[in-house]
Amino acid sequence: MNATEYIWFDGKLVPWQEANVHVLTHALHYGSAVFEGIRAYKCSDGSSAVFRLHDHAQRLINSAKILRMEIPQTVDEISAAIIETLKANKMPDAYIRPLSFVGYGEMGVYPGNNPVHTIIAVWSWGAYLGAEALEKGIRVRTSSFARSHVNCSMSKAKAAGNYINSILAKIEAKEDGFDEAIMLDTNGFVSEATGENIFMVRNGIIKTTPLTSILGGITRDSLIQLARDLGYTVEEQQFTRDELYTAEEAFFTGTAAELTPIREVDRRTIGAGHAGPVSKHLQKEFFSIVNGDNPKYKHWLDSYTF
Ligand code: PPE
Repeated sequence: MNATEYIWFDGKLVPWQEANVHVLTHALHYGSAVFEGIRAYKCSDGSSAVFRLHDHAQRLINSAKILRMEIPQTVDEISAAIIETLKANKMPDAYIRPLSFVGYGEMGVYPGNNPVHTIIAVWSWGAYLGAEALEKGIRVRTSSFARSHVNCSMSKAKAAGNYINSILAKIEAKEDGFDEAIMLDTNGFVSEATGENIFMVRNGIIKTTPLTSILGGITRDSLIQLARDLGYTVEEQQFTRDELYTAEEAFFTGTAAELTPIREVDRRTIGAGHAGPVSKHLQKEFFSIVNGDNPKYKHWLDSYTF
């Protein structure tokens, strides 16, 4: 990865190489950490902006609440620290990774009074699923690993420990020659991918899975609002893998993945085998929003300059 100059660590900007922790950090042993993925974009007018900054900072706080972790910072303080970190690193666009974790103290599952630390790192991260993915679409398989049951590890929390489930599915998919995995919930319905939410298009209607067993994606929420504003019907409804096999179009959404079309599921071609018209339309509109070209959605952008 491309190192930048500083990482924000509990209120101080420290050099990238010195942002270290003890090997007996609680989170390293038990996954007791919550994080965010946020993007800052360079806008067409030369300024820069963070996409839905406060919503991401709020989700970090919410994830911590679910886990009974006490983050010392408020939503506003996290948001301000993110801007400070972008500016300190002179990053006109970036992927932003805030992480709050249970630190060094007592060992054992019970986090007790161990301190909670927060870091914010920023770096350049291009197309998450490969340079051609945004244009041509990707090939995915259904995972043999189910998404965690709703009463197992709290999918609404973007918690580090939850990602073991994703890692298992991702390794399986990659080693079998696919780009990404679709995970079914414990009732057999499509839930989400290892780091993205999923949408499909059938008879011109856009469907996405309900929030039940998934992370409430901020890109998902943005796409639902955008599609409805553009006149599409969007339904939040459970669907099965065979419904997906015969969809006209399908795509993933996520901060890292943005809007990535799916061209094949379990060796069945989706639609024409490349990004369909609805996916392309929404992708174009999404990029126009994050690049600051659509005044209607300016409230989703927090601008910063150097
Ligand atoms: N589901 C999961 C499981 C998930 O991790 C993400 C984001 C989403 C849905 C989409 O959420 P949102 O980014 O708010 O639209 N995954 C992040 C981490 C990816 C990584 O490999 O790291 C991301 O996209 O930043």
